[in-house]
Amino acid sequence: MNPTPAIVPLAAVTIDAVELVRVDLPLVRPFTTSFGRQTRRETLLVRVRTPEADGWGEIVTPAAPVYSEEFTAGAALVLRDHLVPWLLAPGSEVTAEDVGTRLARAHGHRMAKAALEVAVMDAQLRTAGVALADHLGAVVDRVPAGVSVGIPDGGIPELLEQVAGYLDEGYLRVKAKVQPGFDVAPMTALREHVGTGVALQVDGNAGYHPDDPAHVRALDGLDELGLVMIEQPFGTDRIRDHARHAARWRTPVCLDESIHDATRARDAVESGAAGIVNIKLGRVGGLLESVRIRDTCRARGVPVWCGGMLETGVGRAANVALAALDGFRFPGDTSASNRYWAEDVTEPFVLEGGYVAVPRSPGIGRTPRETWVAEAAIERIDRHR
Ligand code: SMG
Ligand code: MG
Repeated sequence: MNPTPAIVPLAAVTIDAVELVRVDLPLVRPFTTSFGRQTRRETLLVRVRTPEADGWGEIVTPAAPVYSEEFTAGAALVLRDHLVPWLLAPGSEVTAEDVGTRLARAHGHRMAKAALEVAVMDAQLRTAGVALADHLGAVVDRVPAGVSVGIPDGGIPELLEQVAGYLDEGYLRVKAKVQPGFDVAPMTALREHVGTGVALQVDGNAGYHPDDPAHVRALDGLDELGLVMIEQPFGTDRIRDHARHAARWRTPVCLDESIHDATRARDAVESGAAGIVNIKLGRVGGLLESVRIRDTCRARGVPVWCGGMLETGVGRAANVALAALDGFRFPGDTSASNRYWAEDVTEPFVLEGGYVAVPRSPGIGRTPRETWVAEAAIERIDRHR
């Protein structure tokens, strides 16, 4: 295990204004999970304006509160009316660490808070001329990329075709979405189609009920398929149910939606509910909490990996830097830009031999194209208002 040096503090920045930039991008193909079908990404980027540099972050909310309580319009409102004024009010100088402290009295809204934290850290790093990956202590220059495959409109034949295409492109593992009624049969067909050599895992997105015998039978069936992990079969608060069933299954259970912070990660790991933890910096309130979750899991011998929320290049840049840290053990949902978008808002991330390069330019290492920003709707919250 590589010892990770403590994160060196960066100089504070003076925020003049915070801007919310609207993203509305069609996905190259629909993405269906147990909570619904998405055909586009409707979200917001946050730009923190400082005299030296602008910092960028992405709010990873979906348009509707279906993955967690958070959704894009709610995030815009809480940022405009509460979080940004709190961040700007107590004094002009802020660090990424201050973001969590100043916003701590707001319950939840972690995705909104995370975007602000990343944007402030990005402004600090650009001012200092340091890359995010270097700041966090990245141990690799490229990260292995997985791909997350939604429940296809065309059923099993389309699933097999999509997965074959992604494997041809070089993706190093396949995560397939499952839901009651679309699980054992399609995953058995997929396993037969790709063979035992392909790293295959499933994600239930909290769609299964631990007390429904048919649901449990289906999950028991998935347990027979040699999967790398079963991600979040049960609801967010069902830690004990995850532990109870994980004890019976040979396939490790990975928790996603359930893990809000390092304390929840500790409880999930120590109770046996999670043998693996999916870290999404938006879900947990930022990069600093992500690193604390990594630390919590690493100290208990539990591997983590970097999840995704269909990010543009802005959010992906931060994810890829995080995925490069020690303790991140599996290919992440860190696919290339073209898996999501005909044209990304930043310089795209590309797949090279199954890997994505970790950005090494100052800050998060990606900036939205000016031509795109000029056309995107912007709301500005100034310091002196
Ligand atoms: O970013 O490639 C991606 C998507 C990864 O499957 C993915 N995310 O539960 O892990 C998950 C889902 C949530 C997506 S909802 C926007
Ligand atoms: Mg998930």
